[in-house]
Amino acid sequence: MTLIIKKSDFVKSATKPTHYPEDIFPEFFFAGKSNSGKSSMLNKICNRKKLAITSKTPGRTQLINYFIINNNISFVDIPGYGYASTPKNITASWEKMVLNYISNRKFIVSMFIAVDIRRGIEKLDISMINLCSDFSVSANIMLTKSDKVNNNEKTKMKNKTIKDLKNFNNIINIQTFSAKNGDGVKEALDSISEHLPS
Ligand SMILES: Nc1nc2c(ncn2[C@@H]2O[C@H](COP(=O)(O)OP(=O)(O)OP(=O)(O)O)[C@@H](O)[C@H]2O)c(=O)[nH]1
Ligand SMILES: [Mg+2]
Repeated sequence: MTLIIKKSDFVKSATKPTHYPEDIFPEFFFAGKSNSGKSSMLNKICNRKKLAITSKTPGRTQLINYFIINNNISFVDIPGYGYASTPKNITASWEKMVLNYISNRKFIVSMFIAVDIRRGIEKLDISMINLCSDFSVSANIMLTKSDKVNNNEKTKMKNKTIKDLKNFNNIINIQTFSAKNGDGVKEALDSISEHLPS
């Protein structure tokens, strides 16, 4: 069944565990490389323009941002990884923050990992998927900005991604997505529904 999002609210931003909101709702995590389209994807799924802040400048989302959907689901937009000009010590604290976050939350049910369709899967995406695997969290690999490529390239990149991630096929689901034309929105909403308690 397709989830219908009637209400979406920004709750708060957090950097450390004492700032994390109460752990009571099933949680969906939005991860991916900087500038891969995480925040735009979250907005499109919620059918909102400016719920999560998007930007042309990579590294815009620096905090863990919480949203409550339909008063009973959490969406979490986290800072992107792999931004080339991020100093090493910030990258290390990012990894610590995310690992710490994931290991402390009880209700992360699924992860959306944004991967720019023109780039495909890279090393840091694999690290993120490994992390999902370690914590038994399923991952929706979203090949974002699909409006930027033609149908041939779309199919080609989807097949390449399936091949690149064949070792993870029990925990992942691969989808194309566009925040511009709505490609993949229904599939994303369906996937969220599947993970909710009935
Ligand atoms: N054409 C097109 N552009 C997109 C799409 N999704 C995102 N963008 C653009 O890509 C840029 C980055 O988008 P964001 O959603 O801010 O990316 P992010 O992954 O949240 O970035 P950080 O928070 O900085 O890591 C912006 O200029 C968006 O307008 C899409 O589906 N199609
Ligand atoms: Mg963002």
